[in-house]
Amino acid sequence: MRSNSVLHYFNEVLKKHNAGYFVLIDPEQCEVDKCTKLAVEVEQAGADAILLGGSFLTNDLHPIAKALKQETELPIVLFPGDSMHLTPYADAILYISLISGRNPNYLIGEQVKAAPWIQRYALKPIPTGYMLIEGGNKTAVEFMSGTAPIPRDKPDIAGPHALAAEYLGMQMVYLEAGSGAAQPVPDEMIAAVKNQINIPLIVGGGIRTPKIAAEKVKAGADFIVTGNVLEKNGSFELMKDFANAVHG
Ligand code: 1GP
Repeated sequence: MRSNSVLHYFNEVLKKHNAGYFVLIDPEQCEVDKCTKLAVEVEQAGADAILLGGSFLTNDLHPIAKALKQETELPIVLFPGDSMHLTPYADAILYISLISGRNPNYLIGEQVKAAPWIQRYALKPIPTGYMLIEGGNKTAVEFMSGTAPIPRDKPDIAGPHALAAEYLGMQMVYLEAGSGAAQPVPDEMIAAVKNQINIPLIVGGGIRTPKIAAEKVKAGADFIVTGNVLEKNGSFELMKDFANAVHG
């Protein structure tokens, strides 16, 4: 499945369920066997796709991605922290530009370094406007990117960022409180951003219960991402509850 068909698949998920559920697997948090076991459970629990990536990576991405591809039918979508986090063993890549920041390296620098590799690996990218929102603690993405998040009580600032992403031709917007955020993106901000755009809205960071996931969907999120909660206290039942809560 390549990115065009992955985008098509995402739209089909939205038509079927109204909202979709992505599980983030951070290759830094698990070796091949553990990541693969998690991915198989994620699929059985009814999630719609696996995001693979993180802010910081020292593990070898290739064998993990390859094993995930072999063991599951779900789309494997790269969610890279920088231009080194690439592998041909994926279906698509969120080609993210950190549009809430003013660090040129994460707006365009890493994208330029990644482009020849994306071409070589025949990974057609999904252009995504990535917005970091203050989540009540300092997260890895904030530190690694050297960018300030948008204050969580400023939906009026977030909205025009998302609109700019759509005007620039991006195909998705990702509202990110940061992995392990103390607080997820506020409902008011999700609603304000959703109100501005016609492209799908991904929301993640600090979502720890199915109830909160459902609230974020109600506020306007098209896709919900969870990572930490399954890696740390995950159970198959919890995964199913998340999938059901997001799918309504
Ligand atoms: C991080 O939004 C994702 O990019 C997931 O965050 O690990 O806090 O669920 P959590």
